[in-house]
Amino acid sequence: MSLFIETLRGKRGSRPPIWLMRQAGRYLPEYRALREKNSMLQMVMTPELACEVTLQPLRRFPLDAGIIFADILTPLIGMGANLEFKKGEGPVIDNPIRSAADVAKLRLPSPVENTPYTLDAIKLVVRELGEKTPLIGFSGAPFTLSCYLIEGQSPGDLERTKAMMVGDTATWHALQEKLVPLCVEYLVAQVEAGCRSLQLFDSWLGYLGPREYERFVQPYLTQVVSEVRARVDVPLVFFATGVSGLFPQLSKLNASAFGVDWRITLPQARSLLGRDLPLQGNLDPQLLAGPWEYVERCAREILADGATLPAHIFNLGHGVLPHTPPENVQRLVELVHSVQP
Ligand code: 1CP
Repeated sequence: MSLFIETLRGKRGSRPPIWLMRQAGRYLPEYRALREKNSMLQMVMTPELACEVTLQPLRRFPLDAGIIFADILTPLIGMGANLEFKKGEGPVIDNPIRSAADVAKLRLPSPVENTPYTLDAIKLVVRELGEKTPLIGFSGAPFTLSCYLIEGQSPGDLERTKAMMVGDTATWHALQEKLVPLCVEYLVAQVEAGCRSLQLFDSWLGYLGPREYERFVQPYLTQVVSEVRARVDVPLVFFATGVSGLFPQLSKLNASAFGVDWRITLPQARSLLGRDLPLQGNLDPQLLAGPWEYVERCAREILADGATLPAHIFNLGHGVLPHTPPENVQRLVELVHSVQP
């Protein structure tokens, strides 16, 4: 078994494994070169291109896992969302979900009908990587997907999302009930295509307080995690940002590990969770883009924090930023690899 998978299963290896969220992307010149000739959606929807982009960071750096190149929003296209990635604006959906009728219209195609391109890309990547480097599959969680579907763009302060949640609660619940099977089937299909671990992204969850989380999100998130874990025997990492106030609730999820952002230390996250689980994180991506001397200092502090945990997967607290020097990523991976037990 690989170091990454063993660590996710709670077994501390000779050193922490390392991969980076958004390890494929605009900070790499070879990504930008492909992106000049193709739209983001063309890159995701062409299995050979998605495979190539997934492999780009793995060719440069000896990372301990790959993550399939796709986006949390692409499965929404087959449901009926007109998704586009606009230059400078990020994702835009020009037919957002605002009413019960909009929710009723959402389709629920199987993953093979909905995202055949991602499942084919996974098969291509797994063939290239062989046994040594495991591939991570992923999905957005129902709450974060709802934010994009309802707001129709980067969610901002979640004005319309919260308005629907508390003002048109029946529509909110109907939407969650459609998104749960979408997420479950999509994650299971990625494992069947060859992924050996999963990550569930709930990037916008930190905008909710614990009571709204319990009332409007927890039942559905619990269902996604439990159903996936019952159906496939691979580790699942739950990732969100700004959720220290929700850790006591989140710790009830049957996740294998939790991703931690940079706003708290790993030992603080452990104590808020109140459970001994592997933790993944948590270098501030903005600092990774800065002077190496400070990156090294942070990385050593995080490694020391990680050494106090039952198991630690080194990662950032959020995704790699476009202005990150690739040399910093190179040196970071080398530093983590040089850790002595
Ligand atoms: O080239 C470009 O212009 C596209 C930039 C880009 C990339 C490289 C987007 C648009 N998505 C991706 C790929 C991606 N997205 C991956 C696979 C690549 C890898 O990790 O190596 C993954 C796992 C995601 C996940 C994702 N997309 C999340 C969850 C993680 C997170 O960052 O919080 C979210 C929220 C998205 C939405 C999205 N897609 C793209 C952007 C710029 C955004 C964020 C927009 C916003 O701030 O609301």
